[in-house]
Amino acid sequence: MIVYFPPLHARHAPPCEIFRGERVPCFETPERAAIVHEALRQRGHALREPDRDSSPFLARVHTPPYLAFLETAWARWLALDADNAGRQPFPSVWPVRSLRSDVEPGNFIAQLGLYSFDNGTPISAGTWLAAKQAADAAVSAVACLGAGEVGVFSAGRPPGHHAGRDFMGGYCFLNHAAVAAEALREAGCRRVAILDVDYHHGNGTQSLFYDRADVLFVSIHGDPRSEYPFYLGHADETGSGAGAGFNLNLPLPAGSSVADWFSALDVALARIAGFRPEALVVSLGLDTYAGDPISRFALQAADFRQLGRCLRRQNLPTAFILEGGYAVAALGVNAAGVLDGFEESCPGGPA
Ligand code: OKP
Ligand code: ZN
Repeated sequence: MIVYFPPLHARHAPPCEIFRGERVPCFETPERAAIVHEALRQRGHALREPDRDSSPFLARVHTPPYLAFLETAWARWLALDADNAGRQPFPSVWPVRSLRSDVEPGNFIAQLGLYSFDNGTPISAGTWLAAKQAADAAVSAVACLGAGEVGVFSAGRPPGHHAGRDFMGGYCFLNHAAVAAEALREAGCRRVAILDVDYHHGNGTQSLFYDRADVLFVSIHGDPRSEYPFYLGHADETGSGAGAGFNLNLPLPAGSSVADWFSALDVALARIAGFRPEALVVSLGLDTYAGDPISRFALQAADFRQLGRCLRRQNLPTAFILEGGYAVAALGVNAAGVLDGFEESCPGGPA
């Protein structure tokens, strides 16, 4: 399979995040991508650097002030204090409910609160470069589908599915799956389905397409009553306006079995087939793995291969976009498993 690997991912390397009130090393690290790339390279997949500019699609997905904030954030942080190079900017105030989010404050930390929904999305010097090149990889991948490839993988980081029109969160800054969907629409696909299999609900992606009937969003994830991102991802969120009926959430309790997960996948794939999409974007989180340190599903390596087979049987041009997955040592095998399962299966064939 053609794999787009954006080398600038390594420039996004914040040292720590806050977890249970303590400073801990980031879960979302450059090693994650490195191990995926190495595993895919060893198996003979064709690794390429991004060859498209995502800017026109980023402008459709995100607001101009948010993009401007992200692109200049690190320089503005440094401008506050020369010693900030060794520190992490950290939001401290958020405009919830009765507070106004329609006036951008001049204060940098206040802007950080305006443009984020959690305190777990650290920015480092190369964050913009990394996120932008991951978006470029997503657009490059989609271009391959237009050129006749059946499956293609965009293996960038940081992930993207929690990022919304004007906010970051959950380690995500730019929504690469949404960018891929927009690029597919632009390329002439009338209906695009997004299947999000990350353990965490893709709140950003859902919110971006919630009122649209041309992009179906389907997600299988840990129930937000107990799992991050907590405030979106319930089963009763089915879309609004023209998008009514074009959003499907399949939350499962933390600790659900592999059998229950694949039953939810059946439901997801049936809905997608009923939508008759012309292309499929898969937000491929690998944190459904049993060994994931921050998630509570139970998939094993062989199950990722099975996921790949199930997806190939949909007979759709499919763009895989890497999202989460924090059991670093297993990420390569699990990512490769999805691609291998996809390539060894046949459209419409047996599982
Ligand atoms: C991103 B993706 C808080 C730790 C919790 C949230 C998890 C983000 C998951 N400091 N972080 O969907 O894999
Ligand atoms: Zn996740």
